Amino acid sequence: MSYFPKVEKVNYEGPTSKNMFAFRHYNPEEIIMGKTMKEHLRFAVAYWHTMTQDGSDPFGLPINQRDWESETPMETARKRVDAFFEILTKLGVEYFCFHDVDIAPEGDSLEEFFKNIDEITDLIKEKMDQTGIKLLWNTANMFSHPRFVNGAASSNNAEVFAYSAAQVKKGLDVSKKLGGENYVFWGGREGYESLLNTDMKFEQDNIARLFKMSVAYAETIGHKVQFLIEPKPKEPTKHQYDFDAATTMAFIQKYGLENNFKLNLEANHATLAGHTFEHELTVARCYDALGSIDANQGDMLLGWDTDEFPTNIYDTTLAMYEILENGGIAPGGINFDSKVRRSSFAMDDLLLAHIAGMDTFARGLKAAVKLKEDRFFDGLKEERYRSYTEGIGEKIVADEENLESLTAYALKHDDIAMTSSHLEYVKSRFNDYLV
Ligand code: XUL
Ligand code: CO
Repeated sequence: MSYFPKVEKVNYEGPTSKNMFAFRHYNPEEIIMGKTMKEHLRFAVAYWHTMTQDGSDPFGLPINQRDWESETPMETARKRVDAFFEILTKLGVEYFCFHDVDIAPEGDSLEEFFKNIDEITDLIKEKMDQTGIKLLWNTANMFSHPRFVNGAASSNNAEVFAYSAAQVKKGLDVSKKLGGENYVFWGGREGYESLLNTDMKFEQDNIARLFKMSVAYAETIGHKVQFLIEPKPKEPTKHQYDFDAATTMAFIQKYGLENNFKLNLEANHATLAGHTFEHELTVARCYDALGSIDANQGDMLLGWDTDEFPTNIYDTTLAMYEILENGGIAPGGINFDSKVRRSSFAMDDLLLAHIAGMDTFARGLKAAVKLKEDRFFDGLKEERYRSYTEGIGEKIVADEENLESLTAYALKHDDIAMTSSHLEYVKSRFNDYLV
């Protein structure tokens, strides 16, 4: 049985194609800078937005038409596996990501939950073996159930810490079973509502404890996996501990986790933190910690996490430029942590939305490659920092100067020549690469 009978396979048909179910820019096998586009982009589909969203919002009932909804939660879960792999295969996407609760119902006990996970991951493994599709990352949902009202590892209730540890252990067992390349911690409700009753240091120490236990367990089972932390400034808590890339790096370094942890950066989380996405990617690169990305976009007129499919070429170009500068994103990837709008409730919209996102990233990649080949940013920066390649600047960066020697120098050279950045001209030239 097919869930998307109208579409055999989404193929590249070029920019003039009028076929809704075709790529106009993403040409998976096209070689760019020595790699195929699909190797550059390493796209992944997110189980949660694609398979489990019902389209409801605080004002509206479920709306999404999903042909896999069945009599029992387990029957729905089984059908979702078929439909999910049909989507991945038809799109030609080679990776996927999921939370434990996305794939299997929790049932009435933790034991039942684990049993359900075992059954569904057997089905997923079969599909992976048949198709060659791989697991980019999985994670544990430790924020939806009422027990996590005050967080998971940061909860005031030690029973909740223990429960969370069990979920992470299972997540790592599943990661090993399915050959997961990364394992993600997004800090769900690891944050606070009020400092009046919160011991921030104690809660952060406990989060680090869970992370260290996880590294130790992955070693115990001989599973080499890249751990990733996904920063977000707010939602669901007022203040999330992993606020942004810089805050999360301070945490990683404070607790000595840098050998095992990198960052999974999400575009909409960046803008919620008051940053651009490229700011977050650049911060991660400064720490050699750019692990993977969650592709989506927010709405600048709304102050919350709308998780829209990325359609802004300006942003994907700058993101892809950072990824090229990083020497690629592997073993991470570009995971569409994106959901269709409420008005896009049809089954086919799941394909159309991913096609839009993939084409937008493909255009970003092509523009970024041209920027790199032209040395657009390199040239600008070389010119801008030229004073450090000669004279006193060269000595400063060679660490040959001190406050006394520089004071002596400044007293003799206090008539400083100023140069304009011509920033509007720079932005206008940058626009030439987008079209
Ligand atoms: C929430 C979010 C999560 C993580 C995985 O904003 O981005 O879906 O990506 O838990
Ligand atoms: Co995310």
